[in-house]
Amino acid sequence: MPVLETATLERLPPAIIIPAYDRKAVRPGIAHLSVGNFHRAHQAVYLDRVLARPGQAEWGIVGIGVMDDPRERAKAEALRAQDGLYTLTECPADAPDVVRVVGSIVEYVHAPDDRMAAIRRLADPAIRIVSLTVTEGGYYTDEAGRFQLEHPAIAEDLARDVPHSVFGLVTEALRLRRDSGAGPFTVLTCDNLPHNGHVARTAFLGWAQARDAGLADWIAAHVTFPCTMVDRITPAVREADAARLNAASGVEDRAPVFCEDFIQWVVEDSFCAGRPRLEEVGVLFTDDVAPYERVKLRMLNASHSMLGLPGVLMGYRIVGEIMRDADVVALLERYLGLDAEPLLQAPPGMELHEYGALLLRRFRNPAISDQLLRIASDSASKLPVFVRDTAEGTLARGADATRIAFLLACFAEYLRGRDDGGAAYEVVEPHLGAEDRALAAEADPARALDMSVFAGWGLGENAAFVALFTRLRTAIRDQGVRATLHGIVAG
Ligand code: CS2
Repeated sequence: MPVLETATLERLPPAIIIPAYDRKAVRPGIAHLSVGNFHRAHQAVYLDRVLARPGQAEWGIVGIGVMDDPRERAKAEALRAQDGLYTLTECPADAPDVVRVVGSIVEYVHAPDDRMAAIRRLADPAIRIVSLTVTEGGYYTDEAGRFQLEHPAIAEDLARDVPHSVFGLVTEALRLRRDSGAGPFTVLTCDNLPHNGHVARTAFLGWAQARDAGLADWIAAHVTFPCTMVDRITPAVREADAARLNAASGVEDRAPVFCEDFIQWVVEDSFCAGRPRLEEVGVLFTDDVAPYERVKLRMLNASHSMLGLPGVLMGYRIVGEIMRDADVVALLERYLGLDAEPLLQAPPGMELHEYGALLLRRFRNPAISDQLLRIASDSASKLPVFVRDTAEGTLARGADATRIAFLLACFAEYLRGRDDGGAAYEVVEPHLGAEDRALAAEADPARALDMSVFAGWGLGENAAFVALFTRLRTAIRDQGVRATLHGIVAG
């Protein structure tokens, strides 16, 4: 099997699509912070398409690893050894998989090796966009939307000469650019958050303000933070997946990725230092991303939580499998149609019911084995983003909150780390504090509603909701999720 690198590109099996442009001519104009699988299946693919268009060679990507952890370092080494190349396997539901080599990442920097060098890299005037995927919990804003300066991770970072956080790297790079006259870059967040550009602006300015108020003013005046809606289901790649993907492609790739064939990117057109012609390769530019974000977060991502948390407890591990469970599908259809949709307005060109039906088809796709544990992970950060608005809206309009109470009860039970059949699984909740964990573990089921995850939702003050939550959580403890769910959808 050929290993993947520039020298072997022309010798790969003929079915594999390779970059249709001269990579030697490509220069980085975008730096992406925190290069996860999603970035490599989504933004990097759009840029790969852009680079194949005339006159766009200045929009390559320099990937920047931020986390000081061995897996990140291994990824950096793998991508460097492969000249930034990797295979992406796109899996349509009813056609053969398509394997392409993505060529848009032309350089890779692992910031923990030399953070000052990473800052200088961002300060290069050729870099005109700094994009990032740091997860829902990575912006350190509280339930009221304020940046958490007092958070230990932030306070510690602010005190460092050379900061470690994305906020620090970007702020210090902007300082160099202001001083050298290189000017600002756009900060482009690609995380699943409503008003993600505003959240990013609050976080970056919050950090900069505490570091250097004059610099913060300059950033506020010159840097733009467009809002974006990003969408492509990208499972985690475990060792067995990597082996399977390489066996199928016939390429020895140390960092393969796989995903569904659906892809969408809606972006606010507010770039302070220019941008690639992404509108020519399927990106939708608009003045108002909010309606798209709302629909995607409250329908797709919330449905995912609705599958992940009950699903793991029921003993399911794969999305395609749980979609064969009639009770689960009924739950999802009702959540979408009765809970989420009535509170949403369709953005131009979109029909909510159709969007919901498409989601079910995407989830059913048997060709990608997306993991319920991936979806359930970090629910403490995700639920406030995906479900809070629907929960508040449902209570405000006095509608049936059963499905929401069931989901939140499943979250509290999921934290016990053992499914209804007794099988243990790993609870990955990097943003959940010890106090919250203790509340979820108390004998009184309703105490879980006091977790900081639900702060500001108004759940504990609503007696009817507390009673509903208590009843469902007790049922889950007594009879298990399957029987409780059956009671909900049959009732
Ligand atoms: C998922 C998302 O992490 C999650 O909970 O809902 O990663 C989802 O797969 C993507 O947002 C799809 O675009």
